[in-house]
Amino acid sequence: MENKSNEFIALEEKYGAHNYHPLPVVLERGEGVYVWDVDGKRYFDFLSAYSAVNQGHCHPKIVEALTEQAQKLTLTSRAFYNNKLGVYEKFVTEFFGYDKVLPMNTGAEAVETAIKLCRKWAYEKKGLAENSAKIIVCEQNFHGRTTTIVSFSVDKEAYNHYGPFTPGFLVIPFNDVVALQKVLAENADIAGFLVEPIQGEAGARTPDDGYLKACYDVCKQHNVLFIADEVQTGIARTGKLLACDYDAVHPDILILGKALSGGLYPVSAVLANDEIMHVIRPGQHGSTFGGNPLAAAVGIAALEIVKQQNLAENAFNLGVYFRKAMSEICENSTIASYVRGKGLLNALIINNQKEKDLAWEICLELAKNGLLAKPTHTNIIRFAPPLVITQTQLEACVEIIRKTIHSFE
Ligand code: IF1
Repeated sequence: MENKSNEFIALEEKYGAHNYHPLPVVLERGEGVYVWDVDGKRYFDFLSAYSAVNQGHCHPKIVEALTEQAQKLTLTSRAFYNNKLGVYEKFVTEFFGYDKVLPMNTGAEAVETAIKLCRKWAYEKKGLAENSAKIIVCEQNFHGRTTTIVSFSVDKEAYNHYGPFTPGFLVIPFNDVVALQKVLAENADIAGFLVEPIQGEAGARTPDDGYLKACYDVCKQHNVLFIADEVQTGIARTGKLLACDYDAVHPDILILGKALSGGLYPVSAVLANDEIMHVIRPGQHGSTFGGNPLAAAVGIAALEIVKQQNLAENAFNLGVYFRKAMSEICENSTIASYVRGKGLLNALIINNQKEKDLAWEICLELAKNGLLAKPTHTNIIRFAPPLVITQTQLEACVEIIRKTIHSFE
């Protein structure tokens, strides 16, 4: 069969902005843990659209919810009520244990919403002077790509030539509660601490056990909001419903996205209790698509699957097996250094001293061998399959990874 991929790649090259450098694979179908390219080749998807497809590609129950609602009512704006939003809001707030939810669409929109909510709470409840509120973030953070969010990025590729930047953010090292204590002791105008429980884009950087709890406690001592960005780590990805669950931390503000819809529709959410959420009153925040009936129907279906198919338990157990298997590969490799992560959010660190683009070359070879993964930060390969993967499928993937790594030794 002729290679049809090149035609589609040429179209994107000619007519699309060049804001990505994709692997040369053109996909046309997805089902469960598999995707197929236009030439009919099947792959294991080990990226899951950056953990948006935890429930597996085109999950039939979410497809059914989407198509059924799509034939009734998709969008009314929030100028009117609809018969799906309240039902979803009750479902999702009870699912995660909060009084209220503010529904948005993308992860970055939810992060921006959380920043506005935190600042408004600081002025109206904590009593900070107008425009003085600071939010603490961590080095190597990734929270999205709006101009305010890249204002507190430390990755030059993310912020360069996008100034002037939004003020009001302080950057501290990740996994360092002493650094947080110091900033809180030295600054009275702190409104919140925004953190990824595991830093995804940084390559599944996993903090010490107890780090999140220690940060939460320090925030409480200083009347500062603990804001967890679980856009990538949430929805069972790390082996618990939320990565914060490992430390039994209940964030003051919880940010969700990606797999909140199983990858079938942009659905994000900000959850908080009334004393925080009530600072936003009618006309003070919103979006055209936020909380639309289609998103509500998809969100309920996507979350029901998380419980019905025990995705967190599966991710936890298979994650233990996967990291053990990866560690064995590293023990017998000069190029695979070590693996880190929790549940099925893992990353393999590659020793690319001999060849800078080694991780990219490995991913190209993995694709040839039927597994899709992509590097982050040149020498880290992120491995994050859909959480519906079985032990047998994962064993097959480990063999593909083992064979591929070995071919570079
Ligand atoms: C890209 C990264 C991952 C996120 C966290 C908020 C957002 C994201 C923790 C914003 C989004 C995506 C964005 C996508 C690639 C991917 C990514 F490599 F960029 F950093 F996953 F690690 N908080 N992450 O991970 O959500 O607005 O995208 O819905 O920009 O290339 P979004």
